[in-house]
Amino acid sequence: MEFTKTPGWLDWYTGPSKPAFALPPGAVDAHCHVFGPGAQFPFAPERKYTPCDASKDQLFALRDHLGFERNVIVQATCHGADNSALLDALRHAEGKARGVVTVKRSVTDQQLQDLNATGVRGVRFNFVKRLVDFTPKDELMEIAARIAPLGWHVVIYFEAVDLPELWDFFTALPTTVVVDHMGRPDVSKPIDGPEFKLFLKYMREHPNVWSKVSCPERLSVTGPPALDGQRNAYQDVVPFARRIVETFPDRVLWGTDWPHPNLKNHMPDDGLLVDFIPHIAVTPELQRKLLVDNPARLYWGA
Ligand code: 0GY
Repeated sequence: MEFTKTPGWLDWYTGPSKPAFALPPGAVDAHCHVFGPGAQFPFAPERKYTPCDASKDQLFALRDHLGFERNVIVQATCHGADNSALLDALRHAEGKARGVVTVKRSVTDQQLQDLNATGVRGVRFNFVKRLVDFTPKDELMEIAARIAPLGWHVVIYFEAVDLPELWDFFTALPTTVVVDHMGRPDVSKPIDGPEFKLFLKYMREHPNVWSKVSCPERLSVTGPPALDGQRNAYQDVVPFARRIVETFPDRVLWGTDWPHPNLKNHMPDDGLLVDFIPHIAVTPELQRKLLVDNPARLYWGA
């Protein structure tokens, strides 16, 4: 099938720089996607956007170029609940990838077992209104209860302003819960303001809640540096991510978010994104927990 990319959306960056920051041995890119290729793995009819292709081989090449050892591939909404592209990537990753899928209530126990055997360790619930149609919470809670015995977790994606409304549901989830991109704080607001305080309270009061301290390029208002050789991009995001890393060092993950869906202003250089890490995890110990120990525990049971 032929697909036409949503107009105005940027393609992923083909010539990423080599990061100056040397990733520790065993580092995991714990948030990335594969898109199609559409001709082989068609995008879902209910999708809100059509991306450009981003294949498993391109993802694995990026992994090696940046110095990561493993990936966690997360189902993107453009593939709906058809996880074929992701599962194909897991099958060809030689044990170096785990997956987080999207499933419907109709998924059978046998299918869940098969997904587990292929390397899936979680399901994703998406509440970002521009990306998905509403799914009733009782359906999601039923899915969460069914995946809990497998030792899987739930990944949630939402905007900071929606946390109060989602609070009761989120705090009732029976599994480990991993929040994408710090719950998308508005970094132009004060770090000690009510919105981010509520997110910190969510993590503090619920030891089952983890956060990906990822996607500075989506959250930043100041943006990337000018092309002047500086490698200090996205500085306005630093205090937010650093606060989470230092307060909850054993419950944080990091990922590139390659191939960066839905970006219109600028496409990040993934090498530069890796160089963001030492700004938010400032000691070797924090870096090791963020990049190695925490993902190894959550996804490889190590
Ligand atoms: C991300 C962020 C986005 C998209 C998706 O599944 C998706 O389509 O997650 C976004 O547009 O903010 O984590 O990839």
